[in-house]
Amino acid sequence: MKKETNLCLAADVGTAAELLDIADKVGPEICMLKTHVDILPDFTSDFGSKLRAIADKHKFLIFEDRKFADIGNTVTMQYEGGVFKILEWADIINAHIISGPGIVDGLKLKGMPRGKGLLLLAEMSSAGNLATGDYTAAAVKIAEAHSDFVMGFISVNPASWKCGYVYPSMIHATPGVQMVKGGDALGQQYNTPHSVITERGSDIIIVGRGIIKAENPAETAHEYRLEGWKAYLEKCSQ
Ligand code: 5IU
Repeated sequence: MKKETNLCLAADVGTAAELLDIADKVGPEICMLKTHVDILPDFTSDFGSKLRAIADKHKFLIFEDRKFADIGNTVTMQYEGGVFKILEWADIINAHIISGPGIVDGLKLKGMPRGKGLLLLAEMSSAGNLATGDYTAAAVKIAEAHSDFVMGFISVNPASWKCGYVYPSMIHATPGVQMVKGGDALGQQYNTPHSVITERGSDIIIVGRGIIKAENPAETAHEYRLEGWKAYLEKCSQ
């Protein structure tokens, strides 16, 4: 095994310059780096190639957390076009299923020929969100029908799903992770790496402020990496 990590960094920093800097520093610890490209005031058209070079150097995937939500035809244009040209540089994107399976068809049309992957939002980490029960089950159904392009889910507690957890070929990536259970002032809810991986049955921990607000993000990322990987090995041996 080349890189023993199931840590994804949610790089919600203030500028593209900071993002590229933290990507290079934390890169050795992560399997994936999650971006919100529309929060970067200094975004320029070479952002994608610069981030790609860092991703290739440290061997991690780039996940743009765009949360596409429109009809199939519109998302093809949002994925490929505009200022950000996400299709050019992101390995992985995600989508809501609120608009129905046509959104997956649209994204697949552009992404599949280029070897990209899609995560469906089956659950969310924020308090009071509506992605529960039948909605989660519908996400699983759509994923099954498009398993050539859908690589997995954003999930919070896949171990509790009646059906979803029995599809081991799908990756579960979970946001809302910090070393201590808790939340923020705006509805975010945190669980620990150990709980997310072993009890809740996820594969990848997505950590933002737990790392980027730390005094030494690289060191802190290393700690999350160890916690996440230890829990992953524990889950695999269960
Ligand atoms: N994120 C969530 N919850 C979700 C989804 C995405 O927190 O259900 I879908 C994103 C938002 C942010 C990151 O970019 O994951 C979590 O950041 P913090 O670890 O700083 O809360």
